Amino acid sequence: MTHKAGFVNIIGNPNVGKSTLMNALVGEKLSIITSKAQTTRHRILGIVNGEDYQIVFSDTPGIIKPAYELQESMMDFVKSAFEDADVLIYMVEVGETVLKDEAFFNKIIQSKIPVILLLNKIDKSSQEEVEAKIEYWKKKVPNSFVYVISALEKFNVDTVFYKIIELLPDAPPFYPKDQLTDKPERFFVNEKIREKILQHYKKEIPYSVEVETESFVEEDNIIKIRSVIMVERDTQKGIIIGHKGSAIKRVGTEARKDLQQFFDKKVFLDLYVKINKNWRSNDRQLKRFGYKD
Ligand code: GDP
Ligand code: K
Ligand code: MG
Repeated sequence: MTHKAGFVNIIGNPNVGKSTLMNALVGEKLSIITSKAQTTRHRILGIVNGEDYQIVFSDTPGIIKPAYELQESMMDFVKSAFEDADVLIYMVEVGETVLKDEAFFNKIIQSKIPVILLLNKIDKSSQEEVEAKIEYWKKKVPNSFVYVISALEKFNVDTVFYKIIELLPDAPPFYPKDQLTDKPERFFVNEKIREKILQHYKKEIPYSVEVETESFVEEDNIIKIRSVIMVERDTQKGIIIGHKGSAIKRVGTEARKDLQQFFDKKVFLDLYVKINKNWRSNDRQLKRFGYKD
């Protein structure tokens, strides 16, 4: 029996539904999803294992013009996803046009490896609009296999899955066959807390936040977690905490509920806030948080 395996890397503009698709393909909530751009900051692997195949999906940050060091690191994750892909998934949504970043777009249309172009969010559009857009994309990216999907409603996701298997090269598995991701448990704790912050705070606050889990202790019936929410400035600390601690309490309650589902175990979550001045532009801090080698 031959075995197929490869890296299938999902790239595209912010907010088109990349993380929603990766979770749908993997069948686990590995990536956090919000309506805000730059929700995904890392390259996150989601591994799907079959008897005779292994697909290593990569979810990546949306392509932007970097304005500070953290965003430069985010675009480095996207670049790395171009370099090691066996299959590229270029995701667009109905209504958008080609990538503003010409260098990335040229990499896609000149790609020697197979490109699957997914036109997502078709649940929001009329049939006429979708048909016109299929034509548009077939012309813009002639080297691609084009599919229309709804990642949210899981429409056509299985069709895409089978196409991916067809395109995978013959290769032995890259990871142990029971492995689901490359990230440790603490990473998913940090991300879940950040998801709640993205959902509940406005403007620059979510972008100034980094979360670090200082302690993760799994006992028989409970996981005890202590995490710190880091902000860049003193005023942001007060906003995160909120009146009499009400705002941070909501973050903690919602994150804990989701984490209990994720780990399938009771969770105790202790949250506190610290100032880490200008961490987004500090090389040493970016390394500490896993944005740089
Ligand atoms: P990413 O930034 O590309 O990773 O996009 P996300 O997966 O975080 O999704 C961004 C927003 O689009 C979220 O509010 C999702 O719920 C929404 N979304 C994703 N896929 C679909 C879809 O197929 N249909 C609709 N209507 N919304 C979607
Ligand atoms: K998003
Ligand atoms: Mg994302």
